[in-house]
Amino acid sequence: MFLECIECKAEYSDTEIIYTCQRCGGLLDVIYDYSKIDLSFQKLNQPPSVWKYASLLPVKREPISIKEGGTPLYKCGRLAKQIGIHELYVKHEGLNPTGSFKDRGMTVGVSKALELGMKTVACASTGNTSASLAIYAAKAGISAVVLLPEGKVAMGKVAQALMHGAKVITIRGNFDDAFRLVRELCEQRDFYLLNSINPFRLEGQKTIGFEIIDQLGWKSPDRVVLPVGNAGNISAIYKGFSEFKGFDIIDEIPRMTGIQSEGACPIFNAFKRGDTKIVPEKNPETVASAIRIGDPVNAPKALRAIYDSKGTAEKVSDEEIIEAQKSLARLEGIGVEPASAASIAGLKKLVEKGVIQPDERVVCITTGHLLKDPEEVIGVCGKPIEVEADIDAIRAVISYEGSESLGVAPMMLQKVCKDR
Ligand code: AN7
Repeated sequence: MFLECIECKAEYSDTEIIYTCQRCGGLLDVIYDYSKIDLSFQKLNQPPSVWKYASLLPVKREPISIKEGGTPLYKCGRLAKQIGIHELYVKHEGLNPTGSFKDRGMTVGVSKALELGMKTVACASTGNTSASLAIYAAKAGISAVVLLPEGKVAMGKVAQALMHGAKVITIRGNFDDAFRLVRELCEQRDFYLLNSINPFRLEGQKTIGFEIIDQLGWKSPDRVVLPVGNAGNISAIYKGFSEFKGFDIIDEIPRMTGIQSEGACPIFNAFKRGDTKIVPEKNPETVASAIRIGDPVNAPKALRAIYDSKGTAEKVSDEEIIEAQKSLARLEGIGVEPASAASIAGLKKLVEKGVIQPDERVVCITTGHLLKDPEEVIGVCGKPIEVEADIDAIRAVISYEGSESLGVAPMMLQKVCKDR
């Protein structure tokens, strides 16, 4: 195993503390000797999990694990019908230990940090990365330092980072500022950087791709749709599919379809131009705070993933995100944070535009749990209705037409009331 620059192909040892190519500044990728990989996981009658596929992961020691991965792949008939496609699955990454897909990367990244002898790990984060880094550092018995953009991180995520004992620092700036600063900090101090620029961390995240194939009976879907922020996840999952194709486990790589928010969509814009480079956005803004990122570091990998898989990119508005979040919650019982709902909103838009065909077998990835961002929920659903402890007061409220807060769509509620 070694590290290779995706641009100039320079090679580095996997024991070096290095995040980008020293020669050209390009992103690094982990390269294995594929002739020596043990593929017996295909025959193991074992549920999916990150470490089920350990032969394709870069860790040589006993991993620091809190049982990550193995998230459900739900078949979503009601949502499929609403959107107008035949076969839709949702891979709910919100059911990882900290409630996001980041745990897959961090179990690998923090294990690697220990293997490299590092005593402090660090990241910048829109929230989920910091929560995840905090729990794995705690389990490993090392220190974690996290930089967060002021005021824009969902409360559940900050709570996690604090409770698990990370040093949590809020900066007066956005994620892109925090990321620049944490890179500088890791250069100056002996801190191990675990943002998705770290190629080992992304190896953990490619197991989302492995699990989808495993859960579909070693077959690939036609398309995978997911939200894109710093663009690590789409790159990692594409790599997972490419490796399985290389082993002839699957015939085709699914079309990688990246969804961004209108207020933070440099990858979408680059794709629209047919470009391989992004133009960074200075003031990203969106209700989906997890993907409020203007200068995604993994853009070169992500754009390759989209072009090479004949995928696409789309942007969605905050309103479309919130509508999709509600549909998923109310039609399928799947509770996700706004960024995750972007995948569903994007799918809906692309079906309406005729880019995605109704007969495609589609997997949407929902990246984070609903409870991450309770303030957003109150903002879009309103507070619960408060009444006296009195049966007539309760009955009056139940027959009130606009009762969104009861968790029932108003039209349905009206009908229920009329039927009585
Ligand atoms: C729920 O935590 O960047 O495109 O610092 O939390 O791989 O960046 C979070 C990203 C999607 C985007 N959905 O993934 C962070 C951070 C959720 C997320 C993304 C994030 P990438």
